[in-house]
Amino acid sequence: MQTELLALRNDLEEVNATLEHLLQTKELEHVHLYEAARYAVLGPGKRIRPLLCLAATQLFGIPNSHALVPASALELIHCYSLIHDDLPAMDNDDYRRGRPTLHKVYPEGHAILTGDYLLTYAFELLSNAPHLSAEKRINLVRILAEAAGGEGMVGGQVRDVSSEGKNLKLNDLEELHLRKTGRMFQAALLFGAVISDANETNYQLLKEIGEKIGLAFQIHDDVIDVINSAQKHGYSVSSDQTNNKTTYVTLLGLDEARTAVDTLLQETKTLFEKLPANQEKLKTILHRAFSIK
Ligand code: GRG
Repeated sequence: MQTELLALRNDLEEVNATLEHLLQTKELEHVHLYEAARYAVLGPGKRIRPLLCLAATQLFGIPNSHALVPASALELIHCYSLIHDDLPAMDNDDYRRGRPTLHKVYPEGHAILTGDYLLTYAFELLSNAPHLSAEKRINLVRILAEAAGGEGMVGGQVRDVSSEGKNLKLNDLEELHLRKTGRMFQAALLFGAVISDANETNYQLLKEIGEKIGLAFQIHDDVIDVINSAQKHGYSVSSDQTNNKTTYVTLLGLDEARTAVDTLLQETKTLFEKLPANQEKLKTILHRAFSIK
């Protein structure tokens, strides 16, 4: 575990260095676009999606240099989604990653455009990703577009926004979160499969694992939301409850929601055993992503 932790730290440093390199400020009249992008992306994010992409690529013995740009593209999409999710028209959040949200630092219109820039730039990067054939690049573009678009994250967000005040059933909630959160996790692992030329069996395996991790991550987030608010206020009313949202905790209760996370993680670990190589790195990422914050 100790060795894996060190190796993970090395991956994290490489991801952060790549993001830093890709987001250099351009001394143009609209320099504040690049400054805002740096503020939003280079803050203290956990980089779970890029780390999953690198770990999946490493399963097949492919060096990080082949995966760092695609992994960064995943992070740019994730950061754009956080910027837009925090806006007054959506969650209206004042803080993100322990600092004021982008629209609190820059005018709201500028924050929207910074999200648009990151979204567009992610695809530009994939179209030129180093060490990869044209076929692999186009596959990455397709996977990311599907994961982030109408059938993926944006579609999930639309379902989320339109579900406020409604009582969702467990199935609907699961469908919503598989799109909003799950597809991007799945894309991270599928990136690893494409970059590494994985066979169909391993591709499908990583797809299934990604979906389970994404869903577990969302349920865990609902659980943490309730636990943190209980610690802060002395009683367990989360912001989701205040916003009248159906969550896994409102549907299942806290204990059963936690059990659902554990079950999904256990299923994920069972699937890991079928992967072609040492999966310790993936386990370490999960361990860190799911430790109670
Ligand atoms: C606005 C198009 C659009 C989509 C928004 C924000 C979003 C879609 C999806 C994320 C959904 C979400 C808030 C899930 C809860 C899980 C969560 C806490 C996400 C934040 O991701 P982390 O924990 O954040 O990976 P860091 O800051 O570490 O990158």
